[in-house]
Amino acid sequence: MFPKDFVWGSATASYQIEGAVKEAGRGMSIWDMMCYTPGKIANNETGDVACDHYHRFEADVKLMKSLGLKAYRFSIAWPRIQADGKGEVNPRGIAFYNKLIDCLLEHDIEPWVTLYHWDLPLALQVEHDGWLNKDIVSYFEKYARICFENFGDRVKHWITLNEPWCSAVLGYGLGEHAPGRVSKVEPYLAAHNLLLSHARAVKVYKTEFQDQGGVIGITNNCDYRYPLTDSAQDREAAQRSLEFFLAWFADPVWKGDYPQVMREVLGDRLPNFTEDEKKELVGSSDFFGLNHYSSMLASEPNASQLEELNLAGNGGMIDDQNVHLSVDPSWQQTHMGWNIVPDGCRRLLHWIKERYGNPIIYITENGCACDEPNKEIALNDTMRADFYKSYIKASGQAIEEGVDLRGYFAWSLMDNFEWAHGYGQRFGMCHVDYETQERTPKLSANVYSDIIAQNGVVEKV
Ligand code: GBH
Repeated sequence: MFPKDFVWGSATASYQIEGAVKEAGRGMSIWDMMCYTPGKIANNETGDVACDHYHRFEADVKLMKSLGLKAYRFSIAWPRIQADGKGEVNPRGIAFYNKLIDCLLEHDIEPWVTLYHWDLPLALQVEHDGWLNKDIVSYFEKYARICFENFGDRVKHWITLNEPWCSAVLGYGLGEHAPGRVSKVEPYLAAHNLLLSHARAVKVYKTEFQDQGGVIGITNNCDYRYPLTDSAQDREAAQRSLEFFLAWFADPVWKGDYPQVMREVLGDRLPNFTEDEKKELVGSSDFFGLNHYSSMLASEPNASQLEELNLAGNGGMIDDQNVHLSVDPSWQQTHMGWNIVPDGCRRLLHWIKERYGNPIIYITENGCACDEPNKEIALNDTMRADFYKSYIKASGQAIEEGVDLRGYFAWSLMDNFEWAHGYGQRFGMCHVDYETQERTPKLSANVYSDIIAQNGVVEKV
């Protein structure tokens, strides 16, 4: 069912686990700023200490080894490499990631490295408007080059950006993520510069570091949308919703431009690519990185639903699409309120296969938060164990049906700082006691470990 060399891994991100935010020359990021702004994060929690992974990475790698992980996806904190995002290289930042990478390789765990998982150097936001300013493209290019130069002899799998949809929509549209801006225009601008930055980093890798022999791509997030009914209108609504969600970022990379429907609806709010930029974008991903968590029902809004959309004050990101979203009452939900629908994962994989010509796909994140008020309950996380089993089973079915899926990374190795939700939402397969920093594998970690050992054979769901 799963190919022999299928990549089984888990994923984390720098700001969510590292802590040590003021150590070894690290500069401030937009997420430090967000967390220090009262009222932005649940309980005003911060990533100041998080899982203290910066000091505990060796034990964490041993933990990964004990679970049998073949690969580990982590991100590099840009402000550790360049404190202000554009100046001097910080040798102590380089040293930290060198040690982490070497430790992984010593344990036969393949490093999958994300260059940007949301911790933008604060100076780039304050002095240059962050992702809103095209200057970011050349800053990101330089940062990426530093990473390839220093780590590319050992890192063979690169991901430029994690979920640019979140950076653009949650960061510049809805104000839920750093830098906390609310706008109907800025998300499209930020997305544009994120895409151009991705393409530029890939160009650098392909032209200057080809002899390193690695691959590079982008990771997008998408949750599936089922049509509420079989009517043509609802089917179009579901399709439109997926295009505004995933094709917004994937079409430029696979086809060279934004989806037509976005052009029609957004007019001038959607920036244009020059012919040269289109050329740089097309084919700029060796694989299709997908983060997937959930599904919803989509339908053509009726008059009162339309009014609701317009009144929602949601930065215009959802009313632009003119889609009403709802939930099937039979669906079980996670602690985040996200629906558990493994078949949606299978369908989304097919949607990607059809639209983008059967690309190599990696699921670079999939997982769930459970209600875990204490350690005892956390360790018996049957819901998460079932979640992994059912999504892995659905992924295996997609492979049998012809989808070229080559790997799966569970989010996350351990409980960590869940952005605006702080520490209240636990996604880990290992429990973290934030008082003692002790890690304990939950039931789901053992289940995942067994699945890996049997290369994807899921016992029973
Ligand atoms: C990821 O983002 C992040 O990469 C990671 O850092 C984070 O910790 C992890 O997920 C968990 O949150 O009901 O169908 O509308 C997740 C992006 C976008 C996924 C919104 C769920 C809503 C589900 N999320 N989506 S739906």
